[in-house]
Amino acid sequence: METTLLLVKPDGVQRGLVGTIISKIEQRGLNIVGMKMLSVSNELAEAHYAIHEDKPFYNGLISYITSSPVVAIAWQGNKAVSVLRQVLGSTNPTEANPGTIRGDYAIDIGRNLTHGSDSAENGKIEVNLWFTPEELIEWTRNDSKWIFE
Ligand code: IDP
Ligand code: MG
Repeated sequence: METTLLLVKPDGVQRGLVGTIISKIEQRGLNIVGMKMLSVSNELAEAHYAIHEDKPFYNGLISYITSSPVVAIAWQGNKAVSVLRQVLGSTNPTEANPGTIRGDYAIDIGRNLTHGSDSAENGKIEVNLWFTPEELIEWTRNDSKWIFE
């Protein structure tokens, strides 16, 4: 069982896509174990994107993620990390497959609507960065035996 972090970035919230994005992942079969809306501080943005500090798009990325509220969701399930990233589609929306969130609703790489953790290890680290232990709830979905064999 993996845990992974989804962010609906400011463009996703401003464009009214929060429900659509959550629906696709929820219907795929992952469990929500934490969910909140927040204005991202510079400190949190810099911690989250520390790995991209040296990239040319770093400053733009920090101002993008702090520009307007985001929705953060912690998801759990078998293969949650790769399943979530598959639903989101490729980082560059012009390369994302139709049927994915980025492939259906985005065009620019700098306005790609969502973030999804890229490994099981980073999933844990990022969920713990964005959520306190009290904000996370372990539970079993009633339909889980119809999703996981
Ligand atoms: P990911 O979000 O699919 O994991 P990363 O390579 O980790 O992609 O990049 C983090 C975020 O940085 C992307 O989601 C996107 O918002 C932004 N980004 C990545 N490459 C570029 C770029 O070339 N120009 C502008 N923004 C970029
Ligand atoms: Mg990434």
